Amino acid sequence: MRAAIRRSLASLLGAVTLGAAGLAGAAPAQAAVTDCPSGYFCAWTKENAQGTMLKTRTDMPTMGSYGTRYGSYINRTSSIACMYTSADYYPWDGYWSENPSVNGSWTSGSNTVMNSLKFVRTDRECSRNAYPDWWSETSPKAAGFGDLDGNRKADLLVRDEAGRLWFTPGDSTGRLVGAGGWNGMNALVRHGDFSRDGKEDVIAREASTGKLWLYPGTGTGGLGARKLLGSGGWNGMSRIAAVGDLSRDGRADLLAVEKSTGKLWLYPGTASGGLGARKLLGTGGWNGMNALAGPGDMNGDGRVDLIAREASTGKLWLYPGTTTGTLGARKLIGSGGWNAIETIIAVGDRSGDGRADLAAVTNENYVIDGFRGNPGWLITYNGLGTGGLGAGDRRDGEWWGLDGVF
Ligand SMILES: [Ca+2]
Ligand SMILES: [Ca+2]
Ligand SMILES: [Ca+2]
Repeated sequence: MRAAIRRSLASLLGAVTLGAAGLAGAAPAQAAVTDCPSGYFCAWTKENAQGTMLKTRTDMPTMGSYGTRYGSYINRTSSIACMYTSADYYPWDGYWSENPSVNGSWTSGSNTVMNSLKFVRTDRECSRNAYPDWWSETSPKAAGFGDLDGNRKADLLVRDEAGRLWFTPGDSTGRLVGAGGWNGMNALVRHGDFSRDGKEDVIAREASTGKLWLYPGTGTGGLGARKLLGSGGWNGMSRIAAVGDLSRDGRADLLAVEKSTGKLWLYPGTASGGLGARKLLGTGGWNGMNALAGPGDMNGDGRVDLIAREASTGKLWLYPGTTTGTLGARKLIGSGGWNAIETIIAVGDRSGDGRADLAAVTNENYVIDGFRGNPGWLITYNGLGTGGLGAGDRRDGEWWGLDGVF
């Protein structure tokens, strides 16, 4: 779907940028362009900011008396402007988007048709919801994770490119649960209940401070006031993963790989909802793993496990939790190709058979029909209950233009 619309977009862009060569750029002494006030989108019926000037900062389902042919435009709003060939923001005849102007940059070219205009926060909202379409079946039993609203349907949190957080409950809908600022976090994980109120929580690492924050789940998909979980130094960890109760004391734990040593550490959850003294789980080499996920109990022995992707081979490994709260001998569950995955998501039981599953979003390396370059596809994998995964099921390619799914 994305490829199709991108192609039509490209042809439109071609028309505009071809004529714009040498014209667009930092505003020279073009009095007409500077007629467009800050905070507005302006378009002119002719090239080089000549002709009638349209000036708006609100959506326009039709262009009304301004007509539909434009030769130049500038976006001086703080939003992304979506310009559509058809009226009513109908995207499938073609559209293109214009980011807020940087240093007075503007675009001029041969006449192009615009029948409607809309302002959005993220590029994908020109043609679809800010959040992706997530569907899950109701599980016969509560997984204990992957279910923020406690209805036994695996749900997801999605961060968009504007730093907002969306809750997708598993019925194709989505709801805003974080109004902004989430792009200040450089790690987001969820798996289980850290605050010990029976509701699943989120842990986030703040990029600017290296602090670790606990966002207690409200039990409805939203998150409550955050609490400090780690006062600093967490940027020294290359990866963190919430895995559930690995130490087997009834409390959810956190795993982290130390950048400088490649060691894998367990940070046990405490009775007060904090993290206790860390314990060494892996003596080295864990920097060779470029993704970790806490899938729950994948091999059906009642203990939570760990999934890790090996960077050098693209293999996926399962590290089973043991009776003593450590990790046992690893087992190969993905023989290769996992480097074409951008995000491995521990979803809990998505398929509704009571077994923990896995989901993934592809990156640029993903191949479809022999052709590389297919990011943004959702692939789901049914857990077999033995530790292994069923064949990947390619769902839809609308998971692009996001900034994380967990
Ligand atoms: Ca749910
Ligand atoms: Ca297990
Ligand atoms: Ca399942």
